[in-house]
Amino acid sequence: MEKKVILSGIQATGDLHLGHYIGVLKRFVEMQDEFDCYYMIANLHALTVRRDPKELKENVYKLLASYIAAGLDPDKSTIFLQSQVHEHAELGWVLDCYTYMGELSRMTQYKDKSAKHADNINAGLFTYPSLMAGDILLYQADLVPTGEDQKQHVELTRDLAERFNKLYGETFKIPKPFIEKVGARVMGLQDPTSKMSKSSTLPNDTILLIDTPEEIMKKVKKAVTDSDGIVKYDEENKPGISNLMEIYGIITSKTMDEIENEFEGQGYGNFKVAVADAIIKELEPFRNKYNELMANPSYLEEIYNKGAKKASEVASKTLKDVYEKIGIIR
Ligand code: AQP
Repeated sequence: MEKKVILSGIQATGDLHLGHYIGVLKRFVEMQDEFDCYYMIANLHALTVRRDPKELKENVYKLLASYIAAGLDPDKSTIFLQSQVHEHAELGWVLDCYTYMGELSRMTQYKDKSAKHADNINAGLFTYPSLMAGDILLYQADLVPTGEDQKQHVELTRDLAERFNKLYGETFKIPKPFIEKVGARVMGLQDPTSKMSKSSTLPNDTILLIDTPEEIMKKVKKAVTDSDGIVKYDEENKPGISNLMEIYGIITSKTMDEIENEFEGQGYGNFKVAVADAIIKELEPFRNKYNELMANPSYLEEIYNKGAKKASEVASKTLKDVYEKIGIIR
């Protein structure tokens, strides 16, 4: 039986954090054996916010090193750079022409990001979901593993694929979002009502995967909780503790009930140290491997060049079919 196809990616916009690791990276690794996986380094998407060109290039290496350090195997998965497969930009443009302004203006991420970057609400920020739809549809993906915040974009992708198929006949497979119940939205440590994010301006809000053990311990100890001193899962009334419980639960494979029993009657001090220790232990091999890989850029280049070749073979077939159907001569 043919393996199902997975496509996902992360924007090349800086150091990854625990939200990326728990929300998607760990899952990417788990899926490698069972699925035909395409994991993209989304550097074209990164342009929606003004970036330093040198940093944008460096971020590609950082992200690729993070993929490999987390356990992605370039011999099992196709790991590639979005900008090296020109079909992404081309299909993105085609899909722009099949996406309605009303659909794009309903996207929560667009609303959030345009509020955050009020001085640069560019057209790319608005049409980002059409480019993302192209990323997914080029590979005829069955499943798209993402965090909760990307669900709306995958749903739009489904609508676009259905719309296109209806107009021109079967062209795209209709993908499904693949979102875990726990860990799909890791929250900030200082503001547990907002997702942990690279661009958080609150100090100690975000745990980076390359943070030292001391930094991780400090950040977790400072995490905002509440004053009732009971380790109990209650997202609505105890968002800080519930977030730490989810993080701890995913890393140690313990259920929320088990964690409640483990820390019953102990207050938050012991619990926070246990959470920090678990994160430190989980990330130690990652950090060592990451540093090793970052010292070997030519190995990383080899990986992305090989990935681009494989990705292009699939992407070019889909785009050829699309162009033929809509009457574009190449
Ligand atoms: N906090 C999170 N919890 C769970 N999943 C998360 N993801 C991101 N943050 C969390 C998931 O990671 C994938 C890649 O996301 P991206 O490339 O779109 O990065 P992002 O969401 O832009 O990351 P940030 O940190 O939120 O960046 P800024 O601050 O620049 O907006 C996606 O599947 C996402 O769901």
